[in-house]
Parts: sequence; C-alpha cells; structure tokens
Amino acid sequence: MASSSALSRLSNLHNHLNPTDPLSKGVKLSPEVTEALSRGHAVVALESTIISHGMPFPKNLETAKEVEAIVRENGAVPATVAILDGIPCIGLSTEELERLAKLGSKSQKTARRDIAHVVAMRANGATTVSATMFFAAMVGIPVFVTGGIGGVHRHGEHNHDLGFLEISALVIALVCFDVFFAAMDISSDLTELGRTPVAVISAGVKSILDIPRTLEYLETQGVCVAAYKTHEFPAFFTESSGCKAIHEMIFYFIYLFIFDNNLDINMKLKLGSGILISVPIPKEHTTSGSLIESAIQSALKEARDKNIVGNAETPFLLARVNELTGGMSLASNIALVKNNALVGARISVALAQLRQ
Ligand code: PSU
Ligand code: MN
Repeated sequence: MASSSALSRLSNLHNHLNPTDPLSKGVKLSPEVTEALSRGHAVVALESTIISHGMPFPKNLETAKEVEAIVRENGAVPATVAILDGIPCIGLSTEELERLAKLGSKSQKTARRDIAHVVAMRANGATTVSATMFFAAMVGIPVFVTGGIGGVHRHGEHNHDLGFLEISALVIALVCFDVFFAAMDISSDLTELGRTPVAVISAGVKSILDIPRTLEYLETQGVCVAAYKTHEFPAFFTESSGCKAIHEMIFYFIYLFIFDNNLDINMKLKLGSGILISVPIPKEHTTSGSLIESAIQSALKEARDKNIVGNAETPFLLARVNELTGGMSLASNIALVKNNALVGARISVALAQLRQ
C-alpha cells in the first residue's frame, strides 16, 4: 500500500501538472498565446535550446527577442516554448526569456525523452525541436520556426556489435589512420517529424551531420521535405548540400502548401507526420563553405578526442565551429534564424487566414 507521504507527493505532482491551465493539459500558455489560439490567429512556435545551448549570452537573448519581434512585425504571435520550474510554458514573458538566456547550459537540454523527467524534477528545460514540436501540436500550433534541426550524425553507419577481429581492426584503424567509428546517433527531431503533424521551418541541416543519410531517414519516417525557392536541400551555413530536396518542391510549393491546405489535408487524412520546409540562408550571410568545412572537421576531431557524445555533441560542435570561424558562424546562424522567422510568420498568417 502506498504510504501517505508518497500519496501526498503524487497529489502535489498532480496539482503541479495542473497550474492555471485553461486547457488542463499540464502546460501553461501565455495570455497572448491563449487569446491568439482561441481567436484562430496566427501563432508561431519557437524552440529554446537554440537560446540556452546554441548561442552564448547575451547574443542569445538579443537574438531571441529579435526573432520574436520579426514574428510580430509579420502578423503572428510568437510562442517560445520552455520548461520553467517543471512547468511547460508556451509563450514566454520577457523576464522568462531573460531567465532562460542567462541559465544557458545550466538548463537541461530537453528532447522528447527528457520531458517527463524535467517536469517531475521541477527543473528548467530548454526544448529541442522534438520537444517543441510535441508541445506545439498539443495546443494546436501548426507552424514552428527554428535554425537547424538535428539529424543523423556522421559515421553512425559503422556502429556494429563488434567481434575480436573487428575490434582489432578498429584499434589499428584508429591508431594508424585516425579513422573514427561513432555511435549510431540519430536525433529524435527526425522521429518527431515522422509522428507529429507540425510544419517546421529550418535552414536545412548542418554539415556537422550526415546530410544524405538524414534525408534518407526522413523518407523512412514519411516526412515531406520541401525547399524554399530552390531544388536543393540547404546545408544551414551554405545554400547547397549537394542533395536535392526529396520532392523538389520549389517556391510555388509554399503556395501549394498554403492554398491546397497541405497541412490540413495532412491532418484530415491523419497522416500524423510533419513537414520540413527548408529555407536557404540568405546569400549575403553565407559563410564560406571551405572555412566552415575545415572548422567542422577540426571540431569533429576534438569531439571524438574528448569523447563528447550523445546530446552534448551538437552544442559542443556549434560552439567550437563558432570559435574556429572567429564568430562568423554565429553571425550566419543569427541571420538565418531571423530569415526563417520571417518566412514562418508569413506561412502561419496565410494558414490562419485560410482557416478563418
Ligand atoms: N542545430 C543547430 N542549432 C541548434 C540545434 C541544432 O544548428 O541549436 C539544437 C536544436 O534544438 C535541435 C537539437 O533540436 O540541437 C538537436 O540535438 P541532438 O543532435 O542532440 O538531437
Ligand atoms: Mn543524439
């Protein structure tokens, strides 16, 4: 039989999961987001790992505020998502945004798998793409803007159950040829796109990742991948990845997406999957491809030398690439996030008008 203290802890948790929540779903919506959703106005979800783990303070706060301002200027309401003191918040006040930006990596990077734990611990969690999509879908926000999504990490295909001979070959390869065999690390952003009907606007996938395999995996997950004004899938810092956007959806697709009500059809048919709309970085902010590539190679080598793996790898690589490019990659990152916010806000407004 459960002890009374265990029961009282459970009931505390129950109360904790039902804050002043109009939807009684264990989440707190800002008054502005509540009103916009109830009136059917455009709302754009924004993630918070990019604030806490993706950029240094105070640039992170400045960027988060500017991104929210761009969404507003273009007629939509921004809904930055984060878990504060264990409460999933959808739409942050300026004070909450500041708190999160200052917490930086002291907040827990929160993907889907981490949500329940962060809530139970009443901790502060910055949501990644997967967790932000989850909360956006829960409250009915169909459009979500980010910088870049996670993907399939490089060299994951070499992950086997190794026998003695294979291990010996691996050691020789490591020592003599500096060849690295990594764990099979596939971001939960990709599986979330396969199971959650939200349109995600991003600048594609960083080349710290294996882009062709990321696209293959998105196909496996049944995710519609579109590219904005181009046939090519962008590589975050650069416009080209050498890979085609799977459906070769060019500019007009955005309009098809809106006017054919692609997302609504997606929902009516209960496809259940998300849509990835990749927007290339504006030309004037492209970082030199070769500079980025050599910085990525050095950062990847450092990560494996220091044995930085799992969810620590992406933040480490982002920070190192920025240092190695003398801050150029951060400037590009900020520029592309703002551009994505502009595109996402417009899509969200058009979608809301269509639904009126
Ligand atoms: N890529 C970026 N910037 C980021 C991230 C990815 O260019 O800030 C963050 C996003 O929150 C993304 C997460 O959802 O990293 C993916 O982490 P992982 O690779 O551990 O799944
Ligand atoms: Mn991972």
